[in-house]
Amino acid sequence: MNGAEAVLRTLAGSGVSLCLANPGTSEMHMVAALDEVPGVRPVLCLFEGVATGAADGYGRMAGRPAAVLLHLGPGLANGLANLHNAHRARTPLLAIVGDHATYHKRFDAPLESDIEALAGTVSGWVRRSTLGADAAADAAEAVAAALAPPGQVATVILPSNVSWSPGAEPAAAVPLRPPSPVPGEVIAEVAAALRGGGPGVILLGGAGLRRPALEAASRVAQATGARLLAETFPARHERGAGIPHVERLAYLAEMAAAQLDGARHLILAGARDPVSFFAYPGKLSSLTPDGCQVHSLAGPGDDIAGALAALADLAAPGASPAPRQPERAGLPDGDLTGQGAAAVIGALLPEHAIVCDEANTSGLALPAATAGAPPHDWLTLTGGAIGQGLPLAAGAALACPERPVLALEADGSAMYTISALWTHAREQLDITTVIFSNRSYAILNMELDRTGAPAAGQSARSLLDLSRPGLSFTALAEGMGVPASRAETAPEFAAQLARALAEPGPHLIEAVIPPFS
Ligand SMILES: Cc1ncc(C[n+]2csc(CCOP(=O)(O)OP(=O)(O)O)c2C)c(N)n1
Ligand SMILES: [Mg+2]
Repeated sequence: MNGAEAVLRTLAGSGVSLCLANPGTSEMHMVAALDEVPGVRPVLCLFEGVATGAADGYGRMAGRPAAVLLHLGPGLANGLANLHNAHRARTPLLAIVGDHATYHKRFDAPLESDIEALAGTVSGWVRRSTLGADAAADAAEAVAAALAPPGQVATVILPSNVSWSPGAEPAAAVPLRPPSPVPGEVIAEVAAALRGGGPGVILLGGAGLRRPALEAASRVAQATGARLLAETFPARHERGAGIPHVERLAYLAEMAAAQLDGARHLILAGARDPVSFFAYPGKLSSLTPDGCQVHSLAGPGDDIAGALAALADLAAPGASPAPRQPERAGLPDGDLTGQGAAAVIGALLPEHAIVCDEANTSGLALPAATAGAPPHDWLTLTGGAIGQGLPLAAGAALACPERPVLALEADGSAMYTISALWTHAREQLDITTVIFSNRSYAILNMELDRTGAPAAGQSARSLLDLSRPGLSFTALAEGMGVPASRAETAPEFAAQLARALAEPGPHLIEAVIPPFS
């Protein structure tokens, strides 16, 4: 058995069953080994940023890593922005980067590059395999590293001669480390602060936004009067009817400051202390209110749900969680706007949907419009690197083929990784993509004013305008095998969304709306 097959058999034995790939010559033995190891499903992506974003979506929903197979430094670099988002999401993800044969590197062939430097910016763990006989053990350790709580990007660099060396054997799966328990003193200290110390806010993040943690946090809120907030860009937020509702901390610093205003105690449960997304002249970077004491109940790698349950038992022994009541908006009429589209989505969102939200400014009304819809998962742009939504949806659908996936996608962001639609079609993934076609980098028009940049003229505005020429997303989708339609009124959008959700397989709806509507 060669190194590549031993690596692949090791991955299959360690619970890795998906390989998202955009391979090259140095990965050919890994590609060939996929025929020998039927337990690992190969999925082709036409751009590395699609493969890495899909691996992120898969890891968030499956709770175990997909492998993503990349071609040397340039292939890794093409995938880096969505690896950054995965890194910020703390997604378990295994990047396998093929490299030149060990003896070939000193010849400085054209694709020679500093893979370690690129990998280091997004990976919590990096290893270069140097011997065919060790590659399988490296792979087993990489899977365990990817799954080290709460999850991270682990990168294995695999030289081609390590892959093709004979005499390798699969390695056994490496035992996993559970999340760290939170000491009783920490829980007692937080309980005391919440009981007697003035208004409290519990800021939830990571696994703190999954149902068991939300129910425990809700009990604490009921008993102590503490307010619950979610981090601004959660990796995976379970919400909807029957689940305690938690509003997200706003993106705009002044709105976030208003949400946190008056808090004397800020309890962090899987979230970091809040900071402004960007700096603005004359504005503060930290959003923690003056005089507010910050308590770290549970870090991302801790047993967040366990800590919240222990806190609830101590501070809220008799309290029950407050589930969100079911509520559906009626279907709106008239020309389509962002608000109207949100109302339609709230009215039609299917039970157990997975929503991949990169709607940006067109999605401002979505959280309120969907809060009382049947239970669903909401996945967001964790690292602010746009071009994530369509790949993320592919990965979520590959992880959960029985669940409907809704990709809510702004037009500018969609174009970065539009070729994800081809993977949606090829794998016949049950994804409904809504493109919010506002023909603009709308948020940057707002930021141009907010940053205090000098009054913008034609040149500046032209860099934020997508109307010349207008993009036809129906043509783009159909060109890649995804059936598509275009909606300009709310009833058209409702009819098209209902049909797309009812039919299996991928669909795309181009929702034409004015910016900030
Ligand atoms: C990788 C990356 N490149 C550039 C940016 C800067 N950026 C932030 S928002 C944005 C435009 C967003 O436009 P669109 O997706 O159409 O959303 P809209 O603002 O219109 O709602 C850009 C270019 C970014 N965040 N990430
Ligand atoms: Mg736009």
